[in-house]
Amino acid sequence: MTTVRLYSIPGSHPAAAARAMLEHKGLEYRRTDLPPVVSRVMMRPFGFSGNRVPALKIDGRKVQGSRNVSRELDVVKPDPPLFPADPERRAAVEEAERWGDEVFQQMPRTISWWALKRHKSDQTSFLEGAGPMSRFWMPPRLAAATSGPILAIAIRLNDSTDETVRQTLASIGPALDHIDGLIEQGVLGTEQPNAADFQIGASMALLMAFDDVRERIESRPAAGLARRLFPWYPGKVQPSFPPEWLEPLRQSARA
Ligand SMILES: N[C@@H](CCC(=O)N[C@@H](CS)C(=O)NCC(=O)O)C(=O)O
Repeated sequence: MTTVRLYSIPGSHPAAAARAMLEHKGLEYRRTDLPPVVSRVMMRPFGFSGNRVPALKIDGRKVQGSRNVSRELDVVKPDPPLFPADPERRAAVEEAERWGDEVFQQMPRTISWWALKRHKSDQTSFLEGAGPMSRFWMPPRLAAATSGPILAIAIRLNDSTDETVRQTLASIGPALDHIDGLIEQGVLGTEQPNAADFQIGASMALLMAFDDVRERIESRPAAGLARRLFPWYPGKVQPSFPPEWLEPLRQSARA
């Protein structure tokens, strides 16, 4: 029997994508939840060469990165497939997955740290069901209250400055237009979810944890991906962003 361990961070969207793909394949796994930022120095002692999650150990083999995970899972358990057999359709899914990873994935990450710094206690909503190591074995509220140093480093690592967050919020509308277009073309959102659905749906699910973002995007077809594939996604953060920063999002939702 295949033995799988997933290394994750609570609220991490690529790690949630890996989790959802494992569950979609019906593969049993155990999960190790790590604290954000500190996870970077923990991955090597756990035997990985890179410092990010998601990371998997499958029968002792190490796989890191959400796009490596999707490919590895199709080798380990080909059915149900995460990539279409038809070469043209596969290329479209691979391109959507690449865009989801290289372009879209950073958007929710950038805005998250900015909002969580302002509403530290809302971090507890991401800790529901997470392993105790991810909060340094502290009760969730204490972990959130003492998270200042982690937040400061995360903000620096992700360049979550006022200017970057404002620009990121402005770029979410066009990104959702792109996703809705992919749904219309049948690259995403078909009956059989593919690797790009999981990659992009996880980023949508994290975006929807932010109350003032969610209310502006929840009627978009893109939001349906998150609701369908990630009904368990944790996190709820109270309205955080200045209304004028959200204006482009409102305009794009109306367009
Ligand atoms: N594009 C990579 C990104 C992985 C990544 O950056 N993961 C984040 C969590 S969302 C991480 O490990 N962050 C460590 C930290 O700095 O806290 C993937 O999809 O695998």
